[in-house]
Amino acid sequence: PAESRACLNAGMAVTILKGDITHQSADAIVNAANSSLLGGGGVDGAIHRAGGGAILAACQELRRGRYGRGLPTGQAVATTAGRLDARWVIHTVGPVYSAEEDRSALLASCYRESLRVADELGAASIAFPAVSAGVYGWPAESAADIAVRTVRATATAVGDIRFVLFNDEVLAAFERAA
Ligand code: AR6
Repeated sequence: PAESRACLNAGMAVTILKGDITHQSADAIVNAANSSLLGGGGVDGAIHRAGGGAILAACQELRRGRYGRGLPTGQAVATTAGRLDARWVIHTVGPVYSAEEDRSALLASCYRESLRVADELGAASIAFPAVSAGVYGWPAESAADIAVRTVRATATAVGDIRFVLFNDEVLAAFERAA
């Protein structure tokens, strides 16, 4: 896959890659989930398919416990990564894009909260998809800008941060943003 080293500051390396996030080997893989945590299409469907039933079982457990009403938009929570080559999946819920209302703070929160959870777990590496840039309709340029700006501005011990982009349009937007 195409790769470009985008940023290297204070021990944090931010890498932009093209590919399928389920093929990444990283401590944590981030899922662009929905509030139900019970799966869906896009990257969510791919992660559940590749990771196997252990991820869904852990999500169902969260729904029976702490997240009985679902995971709120902008928050993040970790589960097992099942069969994926990762230790954890960090599920986050991006906002649905709106042209009328600025929901950028919620999208930024997804990246910040995912890194906070990763720090709690002691993850050294994390792979992010382009949260909200698919089914949720966020324009690629803006999604990329918010993603790159937010991780760079977040204090974290996660040294290896990757954005794994599935299509050329989103990949190009992230490369420009970086
Ligand atoms: N690896 C990396 N990126 C991927 C992959 C993959 N295997 N598959 C898709 N993408 P989306 P959202 C890209 O729709 O917009 C689900 O149904 C995709 O091309 O997965 O946050 C959830 O359950 C796009 O650039 O997530 C929610 O209901 C990016 O991942 C809803 O979709 C995000 O697209 C969430 O929508």
